[in-house]
Amino acid sequence: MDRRLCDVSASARLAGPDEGIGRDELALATRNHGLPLEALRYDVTPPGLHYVLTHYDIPYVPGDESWELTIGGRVRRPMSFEPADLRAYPAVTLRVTLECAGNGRALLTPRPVSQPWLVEAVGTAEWTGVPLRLLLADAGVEDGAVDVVFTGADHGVERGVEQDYQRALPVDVAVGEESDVLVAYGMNGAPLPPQHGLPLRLVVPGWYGMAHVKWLRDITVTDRPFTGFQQSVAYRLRRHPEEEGEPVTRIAPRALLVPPGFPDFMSRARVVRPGTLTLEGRAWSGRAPVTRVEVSTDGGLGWGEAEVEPAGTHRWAWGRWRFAWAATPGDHVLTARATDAEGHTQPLEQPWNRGGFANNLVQRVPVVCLEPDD
Ligand SMILES: Nc1nc2c(c(=O)[nH]1)N[C@H]1C(S)=C(S)[C@@H](COP(=O)(O)O)O[C@H]1N2
Ligand SMILES: [Mo]
Repeated sequence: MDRRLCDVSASARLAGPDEGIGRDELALATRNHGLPLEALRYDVTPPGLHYVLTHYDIPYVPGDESWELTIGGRVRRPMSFEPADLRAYPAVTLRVTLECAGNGRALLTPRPVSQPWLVEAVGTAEWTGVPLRLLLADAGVEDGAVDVVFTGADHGVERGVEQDYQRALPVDVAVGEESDVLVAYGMNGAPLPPQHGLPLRLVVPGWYGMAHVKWLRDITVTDRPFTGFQQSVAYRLRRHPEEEGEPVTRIAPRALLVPPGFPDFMSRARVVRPGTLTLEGRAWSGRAPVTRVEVSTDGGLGWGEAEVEPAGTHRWAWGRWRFAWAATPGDHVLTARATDAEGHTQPLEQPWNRGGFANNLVQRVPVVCLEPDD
């Protein structure tokens, strides 16, 4: 499947010291959009406001009658489904916060040249589908299975390699007792929109976006580790191009603020009036529930405890937090930091790697507080 069109570098390019966002990054930024941060107010992101990231083209799927999902490789009974066949299985709906592994990338120094996310590559949806472990139980996974490889219908070239979009999960993540992985056909009670994977996609709760293969057309069980481009070349944490690197897997904790007050059109800087404001936001982690959010209103010198809404039944979705702030006239920098039940937290200095992956540097929100009579 992989075809090399030229030499492949293990890493993307880094921007030069004073290099601005280029046309190539702008072209990606106009196709792939983020969550407008004011939409953090919704528990479930309204249609069209969820972030979108697509490496190649969105496949044209006028109707799903001609779609076929195949299951093969190291299984006793290879299978093939039309999307409608999946409705014979019990339907499961899960509320899941999805975040791109490259979220925050454009804030890094030096900047990895790719989709230039600030911090808005996130969204929460209710995904409906069939638990993957039920499909694979029917297919009968053979002993010695190592990985499960998922192939999308989209096709392109990346750093010289022609490929279908493909990612794998270790077999225990795909079919383990605890596995919540879904083959989803619905989003927020409706069929998947084209940009989110119509007619079928994988949903891997707690994992960064790259694992959630859209336009899913094949599932293959393998007896050796999958080494496709998106597994072995991309989506690895490397500081130097020659390193093998660690794979990108689960979502690191992050807190974001609902932007307070109102924005300046060009700079997007926030403007508030003096007095007590309730700052609010969302926090999530794909490793363990968020147990603590701290807020700083002086750029990280002093911290206070935010009130964190208990995780409740939606284990894989973001939670809400609140913090009272007595705003005084002048310039301020607001910051929030999430910590999860396993003690993972957010760094105050950038955690840099060449892809800008899984970087959960705290958000900094500059705010101008007006004089009382302004
Ligand atoms: N087939 C396919 N699946 C894909 C991708 C893709 O380019 N092709 N992009 C991945 C990445 S990097 C992310 S972050 C998520 C984004 O999902 P969304 O667009 O539904 O928010 O889809 C993942 N699944
Ligand atoms: Mo992504």
